[in-house]
Amino acid sequence: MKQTIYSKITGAGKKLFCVLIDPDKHQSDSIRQLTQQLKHTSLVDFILVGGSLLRKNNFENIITLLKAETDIPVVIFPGNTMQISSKADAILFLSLISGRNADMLIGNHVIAAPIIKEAALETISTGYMLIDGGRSTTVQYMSNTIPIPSNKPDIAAATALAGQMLGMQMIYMDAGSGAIQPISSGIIGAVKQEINIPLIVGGGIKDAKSVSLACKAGADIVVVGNLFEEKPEMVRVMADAMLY
Ligand code: 1GP
Repeated sequence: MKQTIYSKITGAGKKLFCVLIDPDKHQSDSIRQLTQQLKHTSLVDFILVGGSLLRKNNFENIITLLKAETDIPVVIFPGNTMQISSKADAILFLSLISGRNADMLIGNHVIAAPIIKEAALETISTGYMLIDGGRSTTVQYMSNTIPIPSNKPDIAAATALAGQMLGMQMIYMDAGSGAIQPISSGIIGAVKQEINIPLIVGGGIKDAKSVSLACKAGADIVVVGNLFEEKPEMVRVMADAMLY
């Protein structure tokens, strides 16, 4: 399988901005509103789709609609093994390396791998790390793992390095959707210093200043989700902040 999306990430030569869509929080109308906003900026590089717990059966419909409404690549950010679709451009093959839950480290991957292969989806092996963001999040509960404390940059850096040494292609550091505090510059900087694979940062980023701080600290890719569920018009403001 060609690594088209991963090549775009590593060859971009700039920081990248991602919009995360939780299919449970959207319907056709709100997706169209959001894609209208995406047309006002060329600075959204990828759309991530997924959620820790989906109660609606619209995951694939949302991806199909996004593909119809925009040219921006759609990458699955799966919360579980049910979130696989050949309609997407790629899938983050996530291993939750900050936790010690065997299903999240390898068990679910064994279940998903043949399905992903049959769907001919590009897989991007990603070390997924939860960092405490000031409150318990859905991903923390659903994954049955403890996030890395926000005052332990050494643990975060060693974990990311281990992910890289295991052959992972990217590290995604997440404070969890709706976190009170985004990941601090200190932790982002410590992890960035330790690895030379792309670093994704997300969770609790609600203003332009936090986008720019994450970039300056060393994030290669910044993800924002929650904010756009209420305020799709903020897409341009947040994406533009990547430049400052
Ligand atoms: C969550 O990193 C993403 O997994 C985005 O977080 O929804 O808080 O922006 P928000």
